[in-house]
Amino acid sequence: MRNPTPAVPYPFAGQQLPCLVGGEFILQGRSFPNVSPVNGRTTATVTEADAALVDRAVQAARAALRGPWGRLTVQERCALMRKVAERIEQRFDEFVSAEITDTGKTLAQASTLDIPRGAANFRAYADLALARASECFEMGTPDGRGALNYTVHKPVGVVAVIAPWNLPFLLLTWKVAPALVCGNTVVAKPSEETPSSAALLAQVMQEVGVPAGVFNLVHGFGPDSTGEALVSHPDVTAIAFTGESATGSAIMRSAAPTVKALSFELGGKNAALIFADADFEAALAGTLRSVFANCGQVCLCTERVYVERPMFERFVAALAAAAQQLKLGGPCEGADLGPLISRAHRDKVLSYYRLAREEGGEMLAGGGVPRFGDERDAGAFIEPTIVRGLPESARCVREEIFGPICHVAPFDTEEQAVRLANDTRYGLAAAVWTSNLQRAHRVARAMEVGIAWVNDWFLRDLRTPFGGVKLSGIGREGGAHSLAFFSEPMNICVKL
Ligand code: NAD
Ligand code: 6OD
Repeated sequence: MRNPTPAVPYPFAGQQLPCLVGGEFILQGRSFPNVSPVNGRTTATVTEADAALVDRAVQAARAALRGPWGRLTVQERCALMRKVAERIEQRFDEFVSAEITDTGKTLAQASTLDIPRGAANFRAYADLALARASECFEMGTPDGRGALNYTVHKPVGVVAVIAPWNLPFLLLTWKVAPALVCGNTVVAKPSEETPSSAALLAQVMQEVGVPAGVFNLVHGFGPDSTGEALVSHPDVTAIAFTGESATGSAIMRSAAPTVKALSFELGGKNAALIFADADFEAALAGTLRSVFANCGQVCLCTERVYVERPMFERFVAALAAAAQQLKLGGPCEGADLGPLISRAHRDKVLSYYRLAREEGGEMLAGGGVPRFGDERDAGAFIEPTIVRGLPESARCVREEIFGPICHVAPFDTEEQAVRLANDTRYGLAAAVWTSNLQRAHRVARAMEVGIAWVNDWFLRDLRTPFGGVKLSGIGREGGAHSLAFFSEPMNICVKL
């Protein structure tokens, strides 16, 4: 991990961000503003790809499958992806600057998580693709000579990668890297809120010599715009999507007529279970992080905190006090939390703050909008908030809010804790805090989620399966799971 470095100026200041189609940067048609959530100012404009430009991107991606890219060995593709990682690191400060300008997130987080993970994603999948083995089954035949069956892995074709705004570069590269090492071509659409790090990635792809059409970038919105045109395009073979569960449903409908392969990483309403035997300080620091990281805008963030009754009052008082100490501010101000992504998202989160009060909740910290007395008042800042006293049926306990808020409630038995944690339509992540090893495993295993952490949160090994159950997703990515999704296995049977 690199230490935070001072930001260089935003690389696209005052410019229009282009799309990248077939190796050509394209500025055409409609554009939309890129707005800073720190102060509401427009930082750049962005080319919106219409259906015709999306079609050109998909056709360029199809053609590239048959071009030089399709003839590269896996070693050659992986070498190129390592160059992408190196170039991201060479342009590290520009990537950090792009990411913090679009999101307002802290310089510290962008420098230690978002951008390093982008580079790491390319290296990790290059390693994994090179190490991938093929199955081989030796079989007997009536003539006694036998046969060998072995698997070859082919690309699936043109992959649409659709990413959200919360960890823009981390999540886009998390799908682009495995798609490319497996030999596919990609049409990527970042969120309309966060186009800049993807625009830099397009430059990097060109700089390191990725052949034209292999990586295409289209900017724009979702419904009735770029996203919908992409996911309904008949020549797109597979869709790797991260975003809201409701958007996943809409994409499924668009993809259904041409029966595309889907990998979905969707929303969460994640629980933390804190047992009375947990290391108090570790559980407190870990829960503070799991609730408020990235201003609560991580799909893995905890929105429901359940604490065993003997520790409940002490833990909740300490959590509320710590939340009140969190410093809000712009990316380079040494703050703990930046703003939410936009005013529109803040309106949504604030509507849940109001609802929490209406539903009978007591605000232990936050609950409103901070006042700075400067241009940040035109941004999308919101107070970190802790609520107690809501019934489990409350909408604030059941619906994903995706902001810096959690509800805290006590539990009395392990069985009750497990039941409460699993009583949700989502199933992404859980955190279990206890010093009892047997209980740690038993409770973690009982969680109906794709990922459970014991005594930590968001500790990532990129070889492990990542994804969710129920409304939180379809399939798994990570390690061999990503390679499987982005490859078409084919059996060759050789009669000996
Ligand atoms: P979103 O679903 O609104 O948008 C995600 C992307 O989908 C954007 O690029 C958007 O333009 C595009 N899109 C929207 N409608 C579309 C349509 N009909 N067709 C094609 N594309 C469309 O999500 P968001 O608000 O950007 O991100 C926040 C959500 O993402 C939260 O629900 C969060 O939990 C979830 N998320 C999940 C994970 C995970 O790994 N499970 C990771 C990050 C975020
Ligand atoms: O760490 C990852 O690989 C990953 N996909 C994280 C997702 C975070 C959600 O906001």
